[in-house]
Amino acid sequence: MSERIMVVGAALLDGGRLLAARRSAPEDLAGRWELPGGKVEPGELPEVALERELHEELGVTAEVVERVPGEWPLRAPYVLTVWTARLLPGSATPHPLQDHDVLRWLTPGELWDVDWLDQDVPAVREVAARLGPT
Ligand code: 9L3
Ligand code: MG
Repeated sequence: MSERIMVVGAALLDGGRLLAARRSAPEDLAGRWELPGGKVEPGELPEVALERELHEELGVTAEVVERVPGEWPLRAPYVLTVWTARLLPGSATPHPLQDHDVLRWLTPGELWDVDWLDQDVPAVREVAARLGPT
């Protein structure tokens, strides 16, 4: 089978900073940082899945802005795709509700200060190119 299941990640941007989330679960990923998000459910649009995941994981109301070019293989059958996103007016401040224990807003110069999951590194590189010089 060549079935692919999309995992969507958010480059949540606010005031020129990128939100990074440190995973607390599962054990093999704990302590590593990621673009928050998760699996697209059957029949769900990826953008809708991402807004749902951001609400479930961070308690925020956010909207997807644009697709970050590229897709990065995770453990089969999962493939990571990334969108930029922004908080809607009146959204709560992001706070970890599910698989994270620490959140950080990174300035362009701080993007590489956290230990990103291997698969998130190329995605963050793409986002960095859009944020401007580090
Ligand atoms: N994953 C990797 N990078 C990301 C995200 C959101 C997810 N930015 C990986 C971690 C899990 C799998 O994809 O192995 C499913 O993610 P989740 O549903 O546990 O968030
Ligand atoms: Mg998740």
